[in-house]
Amino acid sequence: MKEPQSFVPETTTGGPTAPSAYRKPNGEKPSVAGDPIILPPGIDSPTFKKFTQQLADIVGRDNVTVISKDEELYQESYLDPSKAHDMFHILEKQYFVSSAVVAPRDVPDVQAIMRLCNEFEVPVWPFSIGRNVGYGGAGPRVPGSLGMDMGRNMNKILNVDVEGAYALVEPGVTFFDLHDYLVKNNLRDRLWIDVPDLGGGSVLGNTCERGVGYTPYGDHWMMHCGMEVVLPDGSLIRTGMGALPDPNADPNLPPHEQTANSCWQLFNYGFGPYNDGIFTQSSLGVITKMGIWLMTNPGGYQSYLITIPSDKELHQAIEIIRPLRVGMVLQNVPTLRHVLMDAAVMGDKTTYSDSKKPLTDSEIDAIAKKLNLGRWNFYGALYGPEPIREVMWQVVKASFGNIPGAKFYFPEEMPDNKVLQIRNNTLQGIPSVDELKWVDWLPNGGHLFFSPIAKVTGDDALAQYELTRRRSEEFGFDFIGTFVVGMREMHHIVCIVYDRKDADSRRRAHKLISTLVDDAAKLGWGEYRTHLALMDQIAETYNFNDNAQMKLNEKIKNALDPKGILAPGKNGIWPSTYDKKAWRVPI
Ligand code: FAD
Ligand code: EUG
Repeated sequence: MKEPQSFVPETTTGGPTAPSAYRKPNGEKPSVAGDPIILPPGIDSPTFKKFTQQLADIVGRDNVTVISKDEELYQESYLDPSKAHDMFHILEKQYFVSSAVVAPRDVPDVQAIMRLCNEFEVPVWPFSIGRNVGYGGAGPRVPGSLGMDMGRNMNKILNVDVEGAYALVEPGVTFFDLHDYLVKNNLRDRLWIDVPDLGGGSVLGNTCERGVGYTPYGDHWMMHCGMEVVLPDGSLIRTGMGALPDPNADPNLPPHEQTANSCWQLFNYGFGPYNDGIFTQSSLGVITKMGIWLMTNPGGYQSYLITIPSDKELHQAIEIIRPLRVGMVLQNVPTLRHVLMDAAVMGDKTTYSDSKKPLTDSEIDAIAKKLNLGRWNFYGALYGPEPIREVMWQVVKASFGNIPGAKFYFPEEMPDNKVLQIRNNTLQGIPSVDELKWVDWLPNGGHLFFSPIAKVTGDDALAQYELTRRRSEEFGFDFIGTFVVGMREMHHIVCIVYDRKDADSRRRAHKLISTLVDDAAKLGWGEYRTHLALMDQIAETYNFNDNAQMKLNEKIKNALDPKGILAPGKNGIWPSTYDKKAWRVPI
């Protein structure tokens, strides 16, 4: 059984930002020879040295970094993210930290790394870009794991097929990269991508976590098509139609370089059991290629804002949204945002108030008035040629027009409303990082997402809002949240912003989210995704029929990964080589 290594307490509180993930602050190359901050479980120092030496033999010396002392932990910025720990930590900075980071150059490197990790029984945590902020960043669930930076070298857009309207990408391709590719190749008038609020993440990484964006193609997982995956034992598979070879493929090429048949990115399911889902939010494979459908340029676009004056109209607004969304009059993934979220994009808390406490209703109303916004603000868009947009808009306007005090705006009418200007880009698939600003609501802003799924009803929205706001305030935080409306449900994203240099603030944030998970489960609500520190707790709430689903997941995990080397503990699934109780996160 793997036991946790003793944990080295935090020794520094910050420092200069290193220019890249693979340089010490003084510009020196880090060493592969040293001891890490924390060793992999069950591995002693000489074994670790042997292990990293063999890693360097596989990928080359420049593609292995031992995370020694705190040199790698200076990086705390989304724009220059750490590849070795959770930048927005809620435990001490050095808790969710890798012992070393390896960057494979190609698929055979990934396969060789998996075999080496099996041989040494070292846990390995793959990530594509590591900008999974609010959910654990690049940090591994098991401290001391080997981080596998899939995106550093494997970052090619392998194909953009204009007629088929899809792309095939490697892990390191960001939303910015894919968008830039379309612009540079004059394809933006043919094809659009879908982007989350921040464009610096990986298309593949975000999709395999089942992340969300805001065009009609906002459900990224729904829009993926075909994957190539290295299994824990190092074998390579292609899913869906990719399992059927291309008769014209060059047999002299290694499998990962062979072309696939022409339907790999066109039909998701292939033949037989549909495997793709088991590689999402999972520890069953390392994804090396993924297809993603692109939206054809709809031939016209208009975004809009509808302001909803107070909490009193929230119920009615949601009841209006449901039939419009499921009926596809609302064509994209619209959002109903609390005013403090927009306020935080346009300033920090001190811009609006000297209060150290959660803002009161009257203080929040004053902010809304100042910003010319409602308590709730609905950002949507119309897609298609002018006559289609016009008809849709008449329906939207008539429906929301029933809400007393609702106001309607186009971005052209509100040039100073920064959020509406940002949404105008995001809802047509143009990436940005501007929304990062709300993270600075408090000094040294760190954030955690509490992300329960809700039914699209006024009752559910009100009940989740009441609960999450009351609990946030009880733990000393402002409620900052948004309802992200899918086809038949809402991802209610509550952004818990805390001061990451203040241990008390961190502890309160951690307590808050943990309390909310239990509160929500009691009311029949579950989260769609979570931070490393909450994975066990949330997995335990999905416990129908004596944890039957977890038992299945464990069976599959142990069958595919008998030594338990790939991402142990990911989403609460522990291999039999780990005593899961010993790995509970301290709170
Ligand atoms: P990575 O860190 O690369 O990967 C995330 C995880 O996926 C990894 O930890 C790993 O478990 C798994 N994984 C990644 N690559 C592989 C692989 N090759 N093989 C196997 N497993 C792999 N998220 C949204 O979805 N929608 C939003 O609108 C959104 N808005 C945000 C707004 C703000 C202001 C902030 C701060 C965050 C937001 N996020 C949002 C959360 C987050 O930033 C994104 O989801 C981001 O895309 C995740 O980071 P990444 O793409 O770098 O993923
Ligand atoms: C956001 C949306 C998400 C998520 C994390 C953040 C948006 C933040 C819909 O999914 O998981 C405002």
